[in-house]
Amino acid sequence: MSEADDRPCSDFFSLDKTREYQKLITEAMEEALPPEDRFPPAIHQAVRYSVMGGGKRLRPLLVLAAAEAVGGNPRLVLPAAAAIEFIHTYSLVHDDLPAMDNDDFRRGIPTSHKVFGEAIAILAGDALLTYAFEVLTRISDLPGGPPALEVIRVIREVAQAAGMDGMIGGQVVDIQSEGKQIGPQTLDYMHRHKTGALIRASIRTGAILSGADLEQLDRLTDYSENFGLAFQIMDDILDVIGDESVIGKPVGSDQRNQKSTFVSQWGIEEAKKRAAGYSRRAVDSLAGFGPRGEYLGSLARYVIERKN
Ligand code: GRG
Repeated sequence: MSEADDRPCSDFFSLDKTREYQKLITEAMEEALPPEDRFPPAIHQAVRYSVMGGGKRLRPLLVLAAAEAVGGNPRLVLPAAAAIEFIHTYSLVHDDLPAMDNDDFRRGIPTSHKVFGEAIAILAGDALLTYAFEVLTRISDLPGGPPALEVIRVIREVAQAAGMDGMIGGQVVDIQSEGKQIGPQTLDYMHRHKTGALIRASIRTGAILSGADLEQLDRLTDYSENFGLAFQIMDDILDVIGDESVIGKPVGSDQRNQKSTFVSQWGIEEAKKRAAGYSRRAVDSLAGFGPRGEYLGSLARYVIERKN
């Protein structure tokens, strides 16, 4: 039995493979970013502060795991993994701004606008979003890397996930729903777009760049949608019963901001049951990938046990 199989999933972050992949991802991001002392230093310092300021690196891990599931070389998708983490980091920096959630802490450290001021934090988010696409185009420079056509497909995929029909659409619905009771369909739209879209794009990106066929891509898309919902339900649960010192930011923010969540809709116990159901369905959609899909399987099991 492989390492991914026989360890409890709460150990996901101590798996040798997770450690190795996180190291590769950090190196890829480090290599991609301009040095901190490049002119004008304020922007490069702010960008590095948020990118290197912790985080689980879940989306880049999904990129690498999807590449592995379809028999690709995870090292050849590292620039895409780094680019997607840049986009995720931009979304966190902007989400924390006074005009959005107005949060003082993220990943256990003061938020970008608290350290660098609001203007630089806005620009750091903008810089990360645009730079991500520059980094994505570099994938076709890698010897033995994916062909340019696949890279263009992925650029479209990631742009859609980050844009108006993806993360931005979800965030708009989130903001406009504050203080209101929203129905299950609106809540579903909000989460599939705000959080789910980039998770889906991460998995599809790893798979497309590694030459997945249509059937593999369909199954992984199914995996990604179930994974995204399990992840978001757990996020809502952790905002109620999580440990602030583990999460790295204050809990209870959804209630304070009068947000509708899966927990406010179903209650904690039902939310936990549904998260477990989505995680199971994600694992089920890996049938047919054999041992290559085991790591994605352990990620889907981890997601409902996570504490941060
Ligand atoms: C474009 C401003 C803007 C927002 C888009 C994604 C998003 C909407 C906002 C991010 C804020 C947020 C707390 C979303 C809920 C789920 C989520 C993305 C949690 C954080 O992701 P993790 O747990 O974080 O992967 P780490 O720190 O581990 O990278």
